[in-house]
Amino acid sequence: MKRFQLTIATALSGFALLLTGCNQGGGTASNGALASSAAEKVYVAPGEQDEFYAFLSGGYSGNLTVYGLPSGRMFKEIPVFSQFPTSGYGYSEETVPMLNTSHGFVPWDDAHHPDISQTNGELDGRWIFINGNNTPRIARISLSTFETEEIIEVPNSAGNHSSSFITENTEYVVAGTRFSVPVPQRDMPINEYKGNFKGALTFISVAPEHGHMDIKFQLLMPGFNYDLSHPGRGKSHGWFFFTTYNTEEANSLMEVNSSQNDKDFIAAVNWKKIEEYVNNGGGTKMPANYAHNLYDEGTHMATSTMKKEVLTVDPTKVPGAVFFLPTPKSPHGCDVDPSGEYIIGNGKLSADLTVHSFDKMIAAIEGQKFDGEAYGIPILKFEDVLAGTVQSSGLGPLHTEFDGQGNAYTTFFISSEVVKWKLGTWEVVDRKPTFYSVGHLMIPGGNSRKPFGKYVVAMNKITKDRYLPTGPEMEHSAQLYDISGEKMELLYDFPTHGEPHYAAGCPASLLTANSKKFYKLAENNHPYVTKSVADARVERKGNEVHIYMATIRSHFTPDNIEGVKVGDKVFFHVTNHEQDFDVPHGFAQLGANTSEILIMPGQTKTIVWEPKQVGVWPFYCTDFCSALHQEMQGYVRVSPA
Ligand code: CUK
Ligand code: CUA
Repeated sequence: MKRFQLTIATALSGFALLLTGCNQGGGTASNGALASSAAEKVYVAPGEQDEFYAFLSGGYSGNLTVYGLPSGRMFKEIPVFSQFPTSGYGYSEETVPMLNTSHGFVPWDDAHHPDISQTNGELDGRWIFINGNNTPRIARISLSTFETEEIIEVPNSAGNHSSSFITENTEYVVAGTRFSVPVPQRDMPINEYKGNFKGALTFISVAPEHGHMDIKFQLLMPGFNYDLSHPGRGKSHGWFFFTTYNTEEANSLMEVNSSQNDKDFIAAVNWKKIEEYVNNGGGTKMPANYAHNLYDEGTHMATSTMKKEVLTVDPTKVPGAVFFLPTPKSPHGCDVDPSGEYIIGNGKLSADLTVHSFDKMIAAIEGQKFDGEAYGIPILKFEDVLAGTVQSSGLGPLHTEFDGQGNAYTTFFISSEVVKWKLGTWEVVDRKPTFYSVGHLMIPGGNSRKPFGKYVVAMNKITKDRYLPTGPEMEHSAQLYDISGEKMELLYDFPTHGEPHYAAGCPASLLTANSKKFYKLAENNHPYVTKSVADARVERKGNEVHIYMATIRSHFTPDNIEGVKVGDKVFFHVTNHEQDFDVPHGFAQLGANTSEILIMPGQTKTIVWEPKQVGVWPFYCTDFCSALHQEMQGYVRVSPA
């Protein structure tokens, strides 16, 4: 994405400006009548609630943000692949293991694609998954607690980009490698890439009871770049589709090298067939180091386990499992319509969209009509699988979503617009400019068999003049369109955090009933819990000092701590004894070089302090919790070693 953005965006930035100039009244809410009708549609009166949740990826912030639609109000930022001082995630002893990897503690990542769990192809609101690109990882977040519960590292992968999309019963969350790499990793000349590097497509099983992830198998594909993916659904359930680029296998992607081929491929993977193959003992176990980090709601603690082995599958050993569909001009997005029949490859270097037919693909496979092979994988004939072409006359198509009423909506990055077109007839029925240079778009449920086609959110890469200036760096900008009518109507702009690449949305009613209110103190199994205020105490073990601290409005117990020495390692294990919804306490210690912690009712959290200076050092509650919040304080006396 980056390379493309830099080269083409700069060359064509004039194009976007041109659009701004000629679109006054073309949907901007800047003129009177339009503004007031749009305002009514996004207005959520004080005390009222939004109709939809939207979960926007935070890109290079490593987080996931939660918004309401249509208001565009942000409700929460969920830390996933990052340290987050607001709650102490990634700082507290309980959560530090979440960010463990085979490369050590990696408290950052580039989070791209959230996807909500499904049952029978419909959103079920249990979990949301998101990928970390840079140090390849997949996270699972509970949609009851809105906390990150699990992170699994993906070995043999790099630039974990065609991730994290799920199959229609959440059997698997699937990850694809953007960069092919030596498998296993080894010291070798980079220019021996071609024919030697591999592209791992990883199928991670999700346990239906609790969502725990486990790598079932890795398909070791030819060394292309695997860009995006989508599961089949309905009739194509059991298949998964991945766009590729650089099928030339150039090790340096100067435009000249990697765009020689007129067509790259969509890889069609029959995962059911491969699942059967591995269930019957197929595949090769290969040494691989990767971390599996799991948060336990009972103990309120995460543990990190280093795994040592992964099951790999050579696609040529499973006949009928993998095929290549030629697709023009470096396709980026790979989207499957709600019926499962149409597979759309957004060729980012072309103006047209290629739509493949699942039925035609199956017929061609059954008729053994192949057009050669690549590394033993059959290539289907373009004409045999083509359902149609959308002649959009836009530039730089990236991503497509669906409204469930037979329409598709595609973003065009270069011509900066959303184009609405009809599935089956391929005719363009509407187009609206975006401000500016849209990447992904999202319709709640748009990635399932049952979209809720009332709104589309466009996530724009460039903000320019949409908000009051904040210096050279602006937040990205999202735009909300009403799509309930024949023509799209731009309703609203709202800023986003980090760089959203994709979002997932669902009706609010799907989540509100199961949203957790508080953790029961009686069920708190943290090893350092203080079950009653009378239990609060200080214990020394060698140079470790464990403070079992209880907190309830408006005291810390204990609040005067003596006997600590320079060179000690002091653990504050703070348990919040409140059992009222929404009454957190915070805790911060002067001199501790970590963050504060925010402890929710019923929870225990721990921070560590290694005092370096003699003195009497205060601590206090960081979250305004009652009229006596300022009275929530205490001292630690630190004596010479
Ligand atoms: S990518 Cu960012 S605009 Cu990671 Cu989904 Cu296409
Ligand atoms: Cu407890 Cu402020």
